[in-house]
Amino acid sequence: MDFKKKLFGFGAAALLAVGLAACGNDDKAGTGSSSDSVGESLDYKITGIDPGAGIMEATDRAIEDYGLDKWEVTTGSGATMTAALKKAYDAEKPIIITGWTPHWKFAKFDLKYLDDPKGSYGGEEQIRTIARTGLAADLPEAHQILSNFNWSEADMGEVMVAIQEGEKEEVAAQNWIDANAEKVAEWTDGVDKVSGDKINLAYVAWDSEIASHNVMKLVLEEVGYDVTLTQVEAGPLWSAIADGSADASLAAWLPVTHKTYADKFDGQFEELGINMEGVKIGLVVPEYMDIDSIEDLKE
Ligand code: PBE
Repeated sequence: MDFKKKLFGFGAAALLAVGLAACGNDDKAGTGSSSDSVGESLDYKITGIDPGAGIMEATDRAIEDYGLDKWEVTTGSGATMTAALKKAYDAEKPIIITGWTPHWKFAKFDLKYLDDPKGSYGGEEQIRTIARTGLAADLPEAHQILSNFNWSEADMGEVMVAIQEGEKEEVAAQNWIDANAEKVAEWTDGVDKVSGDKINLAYVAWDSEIASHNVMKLVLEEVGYDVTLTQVEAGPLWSAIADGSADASLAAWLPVTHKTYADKFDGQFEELGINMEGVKIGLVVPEYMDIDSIEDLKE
């Protein structure tokens, strides 16, 4: 392009650019008209999140499975990932993120999952609730509520989007509870009130988990618990449940994403059930990028 610009002069180059854009083939933003340009324009970097997240392990697996030798995944957090996504998206630049559903990013941006024909990311799974092994005996009412807890992607989405739009976490959670009293009543149905028993819920600062744990905190407070939310990384979360220093978490993505943790702590935690069906992780890109499959990242 640079060479052509010099050759044709500005006017011709501008016309050519318009023509290419009209063909949907304009790669000035490096949106990837070939796999080569995607890799080069991104310096072979996939935008990752916190190193303990299961999706980071799955991405290492994908790099291996698809032979993406040149590629690496950067580390950061859920927040740095969404900031990078917004910046790239606003400039219509290429970006590949480690993404998951449910997440508000799909409501705010036009995004797509890259196909994963080798199944490195495992397909649809569930979010499950886990607890320390002694919870049923020590805090039976909380154990019951946590076991009953389940909601939909749309429910979680309402809380997540409200928080993303600037609402305080507790306020977004309370508003959802107020608007969904019947659903909440199912979780607390037949459960006796308690008076100030302490309970500690562990979570990671992923937007999906910020939403669920803030809702559960208010639900447990409503029946009389003194609730602490402890924000940790994924590894410390699983070991805290296993050693009993945290009581429960709503953040176990299984059977694939957190398999390594579930295997490592096998027998040292209790599974209280599924709190959401049909969740998913994978590599996510803006719709405007020309690639559709992880295989397209191969050289
Ligand atoms: N996530 C969100 C987590 C589970 C929930 C997909 C970032 C992970 O990869 O471990």
